[in-house]
Amino acid sequence: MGEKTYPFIPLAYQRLAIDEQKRRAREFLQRIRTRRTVRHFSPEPVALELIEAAVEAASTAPSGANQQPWKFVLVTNPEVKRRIREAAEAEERDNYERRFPDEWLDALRPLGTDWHKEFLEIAPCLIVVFRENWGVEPRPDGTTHNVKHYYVMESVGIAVGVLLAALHLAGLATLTHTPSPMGFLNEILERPANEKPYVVIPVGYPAPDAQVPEIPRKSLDEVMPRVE
Ligand code: IYR
Repeated sequence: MGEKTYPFIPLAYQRLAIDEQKRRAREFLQRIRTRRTVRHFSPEPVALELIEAAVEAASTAPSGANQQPWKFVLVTNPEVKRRIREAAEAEERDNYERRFPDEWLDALRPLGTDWHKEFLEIAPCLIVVFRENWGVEPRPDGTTHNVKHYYVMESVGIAVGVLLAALHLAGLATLTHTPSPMGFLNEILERPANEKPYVVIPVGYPAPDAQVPEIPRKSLDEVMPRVE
């Protein structure tokens, strides 16, 4: 991507009748309300087309200077999933048994999480999201140069939000998993130094006996103070 300005074209926009706007707003709310973070997956495979459509949807997200500073690495290879599980469990075991301060353990206790991460092997696919802190662009002479990226965290966060919504609407279960530290993902997935792991998203169908904690959600009044 160079520095030339893009041509400007008319916005493709269809104004909807207000009733139709309200119907769509309600419909999306009803559907997205049922999204839950799932930790118990079925090994049943997922149609690749569902993942591809959701990742393509995610990559329409707005980003700083339209730099699209993301990679969504799709892992379905059982041996690679096994290696990711082993490395994640080694880090998480250290976290839960030594590194997490009591305050953090207290915050996690209601969710019942621990260092066991079998979902990394059981889920049929993992989407490992990387953020690109800088881009590597080719020069005409065959060399490359680095291009600074802007608002990387914000951009990738928005894209992951779209991804989770898209996967949910396609009838799939997801988990936003953040093993820490995540450097092992660069090694196992052979990603270059300009890419940093952002989140691991196991995707699949929930196990038939999957359970989730009955967590509350803040009310609209709590999350939307109004200045009128
Ligand atoms: N990454 C760890 C710990 C963890 C941290 C938070 I904050 C959570 O909301 C859930 C888990 C793990 O995956 O267990």
